[in-house]
Amino acid sequence: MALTILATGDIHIGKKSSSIKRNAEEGATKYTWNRIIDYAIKNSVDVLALTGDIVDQDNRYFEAIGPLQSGFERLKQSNIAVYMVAGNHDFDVLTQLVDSERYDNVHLLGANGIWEIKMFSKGEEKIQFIGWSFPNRHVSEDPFLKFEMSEINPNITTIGLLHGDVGVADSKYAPIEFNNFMSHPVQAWILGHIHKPQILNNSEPIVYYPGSPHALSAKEYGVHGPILLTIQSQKDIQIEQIPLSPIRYESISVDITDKTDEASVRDAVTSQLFEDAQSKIVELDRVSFLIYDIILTGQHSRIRDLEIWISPIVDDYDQEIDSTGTRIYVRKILFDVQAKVENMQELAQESSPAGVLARTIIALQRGETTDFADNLLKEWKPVRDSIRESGTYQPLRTTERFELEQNKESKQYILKECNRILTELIEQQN
Ligand SMILES: [Mn+2]
Repeated sequence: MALTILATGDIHIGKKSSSIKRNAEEGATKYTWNRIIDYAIKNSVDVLALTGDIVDQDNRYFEAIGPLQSGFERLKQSNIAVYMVAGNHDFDVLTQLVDSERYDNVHLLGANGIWEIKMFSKGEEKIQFIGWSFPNRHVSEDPFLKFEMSEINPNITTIGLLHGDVGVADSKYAPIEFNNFMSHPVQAWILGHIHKPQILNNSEPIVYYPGSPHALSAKEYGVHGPILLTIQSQKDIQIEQIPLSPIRYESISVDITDKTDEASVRDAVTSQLFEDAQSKIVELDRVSFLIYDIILTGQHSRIRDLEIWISPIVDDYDQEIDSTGTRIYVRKILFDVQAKVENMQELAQESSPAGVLARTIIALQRGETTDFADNLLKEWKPVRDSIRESGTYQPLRTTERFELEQNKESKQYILKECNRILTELIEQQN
């Protein structure tokens, strides 16, 4: 008989998904926690494995204690064991919330940053869980430097649970060098910290970030949910993702070249939205809110009007897909639209304001720059820095790479504005 493990991490109980307009219960991550418990019980899994950041922060104690304890209680009634490690968000609170006397089915591994092994058995079958928990909010050392696990029985299936940042050597959240996964008798490493699901290694050993089971922000696009491991033997472990997130984020590009009036722009956007949602319909069973970013592309001669025509979609659009219970919203419109100008090269020779804009557009598109763009960037930098130092953006990031990213972002913004203003100038002249 196979053993089954439902595995997930980064639930962040206490948090809500961004950009949910209605105050819907599905927006809160505890909703998905309850779904995970329901799924585990209904499908009689043997173990629920949790890879840290189950609770958003230690100040979420009161918010987390109810859902967590009732979940543990229900799992106990159904004879389902829980094995887990703590992450950087719940290094403190998870140990407080796990009352081992009340829930003898719940096991925290590797408290205080000391690797630990625990055996799960069901009849004749056994699994070893090994794991390491965050001892503090920040850990700048690879947890494998302190790995000592002489007790691993190489003849028993071994599952590793770990929270950390694979391949990011200067991370403050447990930097892990990938090769470390290869040198131990472990068949599957299930990881936490990264919210986007990622398979780092397919087999021998499996190395897998299940990602957050509940999509929290637009960066976490695509299907989200826990993973189900079916263990036939040490050599035969199947993994499948179970889409349980009630929220899904997506983005689409819509080319608005030739859509010259309001009606045709609206129609292009709404019909493509609906088409894209339709194409995903088999994956939307448990999705209540499908939230889009729309990127407008192409060339247009009235970019300012375009913005006026399409912006209300963010507040007003609320469409159900064919009475499936899934609603489509739009979170944001992004403009990647070029000014439609017949004689851009000629215009760029002029000394007029339109000429300056045309020259700057051509230069920025080529990855070059002009005095006009450079002066804007120069004036911009102190404003940007003061915003960053105002405390909203903590912790401060001042690395060179970050500066470069910021510069690139600023240039993209200047390019976008030059395109918009150029079409306005030309419109006025006509
Ligand atoms: Mn984390």
